[in-house]
Amino acid sequence: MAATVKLNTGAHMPTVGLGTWKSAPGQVTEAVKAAIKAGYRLIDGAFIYHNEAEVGEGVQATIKDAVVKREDLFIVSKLWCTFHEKSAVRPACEKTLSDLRLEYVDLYLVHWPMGLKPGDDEFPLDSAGQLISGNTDLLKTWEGMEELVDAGLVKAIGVSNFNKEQIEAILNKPGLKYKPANNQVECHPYLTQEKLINYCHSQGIAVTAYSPLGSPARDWASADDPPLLESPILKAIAEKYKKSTAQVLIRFHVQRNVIAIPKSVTPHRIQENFKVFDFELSAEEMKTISGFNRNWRACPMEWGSSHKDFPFKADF
Ligand code: NAP
Ligand code: SBI
Repeated sequence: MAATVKLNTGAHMPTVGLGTWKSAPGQVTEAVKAAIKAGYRLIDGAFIYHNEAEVGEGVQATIKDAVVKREDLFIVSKLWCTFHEKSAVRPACEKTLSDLRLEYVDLYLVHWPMGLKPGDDEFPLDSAGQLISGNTDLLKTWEGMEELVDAGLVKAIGVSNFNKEQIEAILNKPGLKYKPANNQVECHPYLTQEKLINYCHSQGIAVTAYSPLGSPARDWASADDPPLLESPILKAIAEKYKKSTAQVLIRFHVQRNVIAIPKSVTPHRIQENFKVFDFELSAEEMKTISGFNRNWRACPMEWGSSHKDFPFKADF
């Protein structure tokens, strides 16, 4: 099974990468170094993770030590929602590049379709606990993203947490210059995203699965949530291949031509999560795992549910 997916830009994106949300600044440099030494070439980050300088430190150290060349890495970052105004897109990207100490990122994503009130508050909330919208139009934000490609600051642009209708709006934009190369969405056996993946692939848009292990460390986890890593069926499949449940969860995406970005700051887990290219789940096992779907989200972003561009009310 391919270790890369070809994007509509012609670039090759690795199918397994390292996630960095909630990776503590004091731990993420070593995590990035361990990942690259273990063979990872894709690192997924974002401005909102507040650790891009430390991610950059890990990237720079491995380049300096000649473990990899810059051109062999695939670095992803994301535009936060308070920077959706067209004029704010380039400064936001430049801040990320300066923190990472890079001249370009390989992929820059609109993190959420919801534009928020610009300002220092990254999660501006009203008295009802709902996110306060900005006055932006996604198609204008997209024009700002396209300018980053032309300026050479990013190799490819894409979206994250966009539903079909929101992707269609971009694809149908008059004067569209660059199609999104990637849609990064939550995906795992409890949220298999079959329709959205089929739609994206039909449009030449690659899909990245975030929270591939079910995001067990999320702050808002409740005791009733289904613990994906504890599933006895997944455990049994893992035992058959002498693999871990996490490896089965990651392999599930690779076999669907979906990119997976498990997060870890634990060296042995970082190594384990990359060892998914030496076994193959049977068609029946893939079907069994797909059958777990219950449209359950680890990251429902409920604070955004009254925003005009909240993505999760649509079927897909
Ligand atoms: P995840 O990757 O599903 O799970 C990460 C958690 O699993 C961490 O607590 C990690 O612990 C643990 N873990 C990692 N490998 C393991 C293994 N082999 N066995 C047991 N536990 C293991 O969760 P996520 O961070 O939500 O998602 C992954 C990445 O997707 C993020 O880091 C971020 O880059 C991206 N993401 C993007 C969005 C978006 O809106 N675009 C939203 C959410 C996530 P340790 O670190 O302690 O080892
Ligand atoms: C944050 F920095 C804070 C909250 C939060 O909740 C939703 C999921 C998310 C996100 O938007 N991207 C992530 O990787 N995690 C997040 C990030």
